Amino acid sequence: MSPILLNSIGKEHHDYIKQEYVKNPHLDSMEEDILYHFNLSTKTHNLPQMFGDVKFVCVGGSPNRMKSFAEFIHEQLKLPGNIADVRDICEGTDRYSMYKVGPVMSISHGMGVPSISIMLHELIKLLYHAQCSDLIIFRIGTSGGVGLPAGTVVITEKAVDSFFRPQFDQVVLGKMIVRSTELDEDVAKELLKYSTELPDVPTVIGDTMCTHDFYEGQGRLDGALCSFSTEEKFEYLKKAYDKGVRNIEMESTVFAAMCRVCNLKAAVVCVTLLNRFEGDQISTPHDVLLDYQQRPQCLVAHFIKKRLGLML
Ligand code: R2B
Ligand code: URA
Repeated sequence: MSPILLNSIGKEHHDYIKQEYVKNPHLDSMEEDILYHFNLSTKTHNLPQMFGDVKFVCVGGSPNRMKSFAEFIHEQLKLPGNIADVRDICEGTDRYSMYKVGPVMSISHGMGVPSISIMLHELIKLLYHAQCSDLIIFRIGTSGGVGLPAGTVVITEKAVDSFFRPQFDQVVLGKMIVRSTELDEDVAKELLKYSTELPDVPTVIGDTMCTHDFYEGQGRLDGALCSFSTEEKFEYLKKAYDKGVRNIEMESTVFAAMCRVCNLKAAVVCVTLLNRFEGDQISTPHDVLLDYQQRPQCLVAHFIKKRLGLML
């Protein structure tokens, strides 16, 4: 029998140590854990009661998109109650937005590695304090396509850095720590299989390059500054394509690395907004972009419904 432990709010619990989502021995000695950017704390909120039944976590850049995703899931899972009651759990802070609908959480992470990494530290601690188990976490987002038509959904096989390496480098105490960015292979394959059931969601699997900048860092010629020629841009994109890169975004490596260290099954599903071999500016009409952005949501919602046995 598993040991009986007391959790942070003093409730009896049998397998608090089973799901080791956190990798930090210092947390054990803290009386309270304040999740500052969520405006939540282990002393002021009953996290197991609020989040203990969560099975799927979806993160994405924009607060509005993550709100619509929560509303979409509410409708798709035919959950009881009114969609208007889907409230931002983090409304006490404007850093991130967080929604919970049934077993699904939807959280925004902002743009870029530092923003998503702060959010993930607090999210992973939240899931640990809430004693969640058997979770799958998805990043649903947008990206620039490499040799793919706009509107294609890319399921990430490997998240790679700007040198096409499957790793995330983090400076800690002045030293570089290198972490692997491998994602869950089975979840990726399952997503690809379900995508074939969605004719309006053209989907491929491929590597995703994560950069620390949208302009020069992604080889764009249209930033406020540019240090390379058009030929050099295409040479780099061609090299990326030949290495297996099919899209470019700004969070996948740290997302993959942190989830992997913390034993969370993770997948990245991003739609391409343009084909970078055809241009740099995102000139697609707004309504078409909105349609594209719903595609990763449709695929992940379909996956969740399948997993919950709501579809044959
Ligand atoms: C995709 O889109 C954003 C930049 O426009 C960034 O957060 C990303 O990864
Ligand atoms: N997001 C990115 O990071 N790059 C693109 O080209 C489009 C969206």
